[in-house]
Amino acid sequence: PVNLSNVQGDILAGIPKKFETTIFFNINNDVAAFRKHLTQVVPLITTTTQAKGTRDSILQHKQNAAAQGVQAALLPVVGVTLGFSQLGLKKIGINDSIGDPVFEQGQLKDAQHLGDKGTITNGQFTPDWLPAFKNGVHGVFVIAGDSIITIEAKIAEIKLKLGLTITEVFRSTGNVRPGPEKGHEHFGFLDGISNPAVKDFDTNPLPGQGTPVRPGIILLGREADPNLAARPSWAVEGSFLAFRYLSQLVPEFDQFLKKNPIPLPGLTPEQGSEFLGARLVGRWKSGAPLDLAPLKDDPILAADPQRNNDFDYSFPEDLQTQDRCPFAAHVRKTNPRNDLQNNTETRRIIRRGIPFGPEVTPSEAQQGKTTHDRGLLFRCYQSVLANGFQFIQVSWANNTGFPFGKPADQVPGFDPIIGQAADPASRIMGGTNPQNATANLGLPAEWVVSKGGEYFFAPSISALKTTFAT
Ligand code: N7H
Repeated sequence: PVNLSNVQGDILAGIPKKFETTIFFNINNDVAAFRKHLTQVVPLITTTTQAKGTRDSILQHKQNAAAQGVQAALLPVVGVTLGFSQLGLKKIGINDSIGDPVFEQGQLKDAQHLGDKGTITNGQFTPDWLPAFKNGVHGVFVIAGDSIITIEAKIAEIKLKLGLTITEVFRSTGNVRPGPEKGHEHFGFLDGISNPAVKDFDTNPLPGQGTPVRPGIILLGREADPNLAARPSWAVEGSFLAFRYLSQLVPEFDQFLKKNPIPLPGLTPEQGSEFLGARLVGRWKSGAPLDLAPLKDDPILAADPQRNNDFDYSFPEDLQTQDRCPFAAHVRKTNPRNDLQNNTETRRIIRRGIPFGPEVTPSEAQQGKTTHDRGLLFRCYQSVLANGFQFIQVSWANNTGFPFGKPADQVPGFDPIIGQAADPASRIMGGTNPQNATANLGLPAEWVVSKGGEYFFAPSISALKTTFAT
C-alpha cells in the first residue's frame, strides 16, 4: 500500500490553485548548510493526506455555500512541492543510480530527441531555450495557492529558512485564466479533465478513467513499477516530475482556424473554424469530447464529470475511421484508449500545470501575431520517464504513423498541438475533414514552442528528511 503521508501532495491529489509559482534554484557551495537548513523546510512540503484534506474541505465549503444560496468565499490555500534534478542529486552527494537513464541524462540532452528546435554548431545541438534551462538547475519549488499574497508569503518563509544556501535562477508565475475562461488553457480549451485514477488512492474513479493504474506507474518502488529492482530505498514513493516551459502562439492558432474552416454543409465559416479547433484537440472548447459529441458542442455533457471522460473510441465505426475523432487529435494521440485495446497503463501520466502570461490583447488578435509570451507551465508525474512523458512526446505526438493499424490511405500525421516536426513542411495532420478522411491538412510551424524544461525527482517526505536533509 501507499503511505499517503509520505508522498508529496501534488503527485496524486494535486493542490487546489488559482496561482502557482515555479522557482528553479541552484544549491550554493556550502552543501552541508543547505542540507541542514532543508530540515526546516521539509515540514512545509505538502503531503498527499494534506492536499486531499484541502480538496475535500473546499468541496464541502462550496456545497455548504450552495445550500445557503450564497457565493462561496475563497479559502486560503497554499501548497509546496519540491524536486531535484540529477545535477541537484549529485551536488547533494547522492550518487546512487535511481534507475532512470532519461532522468540521469537530464532534459537538455534530451531536447533534440524530443523535437525541440535549436542550432547545431560543431556537431553540438543547442536548443532555443531560455538561458536558465540551458545552464542546468539543481532543483525546483512549486508553490500553488489561492492568491499571489499567500504564495509570496510562503516563498518568503522558505527563503528565510534556506538563507543563502540556494540561489534562485528563474521563476515563472501562472494563473487560472479570468472569468469564463477559468480552467481553460490559452487556446481556449478546458483542461485538467482526464487524469488516470491511481489504485490505493482514488477510491471512486470517474467513468472513463478506466481501470485504475497501479501505484508503481506513478510512484517509484510501488506495485507495478517497471524498474522496481533498480530503485535505491530512498527513492521509494517518489516520482519523476517532467517540467516543460511551453509558449503558445494563440493569435497565430486562431488565425489558422479562421482561414481553414471545415467546409461541412450547413456550417457557417465561424462554425467551421470552431469545428476545426475541436478536430485538432479531440474535444470542443467546452471540454465535450468529439467521441461523444462529434458534430456539435454539448456544454451540458462537458460540465458533467460522470460523462465528459466516458469514452474510448469504441463506437463501431471508431477504430478504423475518423468520423468522430481524427486519429491524430491531441487527446487521442496522447491517450489512445481503445486504439491500443486499452492496454495503456504504462503510458499514463498525471498532468498538473497552469497557464502563464497575459490574455491576448486586441492588437495581437487583430494582427494575428504574438507579442506577449504566454503558454503553459506543464508538468507531469510518472515512475519511468521513457514510458511516460518522453514516450508520449516522441513515439506518439511526433510520430506521423501513430496510432498504427489504421487504413493505409489515412496517415494520422502529427499531434497538431504538441507534435514537433524536424522538417516544417512535413507537419501535416490527416482526417480533419470527416467527409474527406484521406485528405491531409498542412500545419504551420509549431504553435506550442518549447522554451526549456528539466526532469526532476520529487522525493518522498521521509527521503527528504533522512537522505536529502541532515
Ligand atoms: Fe495536453 N490543449 O489545449 O490542446 N491537453 N496539452 N499535453 N494532454 C489535453 O483531457 C494541451 C501536453 C496530454 O486522457 C486537453 O484533461 C496544450 C503535453 C494528455 O484523453 C487539452 C498543451 C503532453 C492528455 C490539452 C498540452 C500532453 C491531454 C484536454 C501545451 C504530454 C489527456 C483536457 C501547451 C507529452 C488525454 C483533458 C486523455 C489533454 C491541450 C501539452 C498530454 C485541451 C495547449 C506536453 C495525456
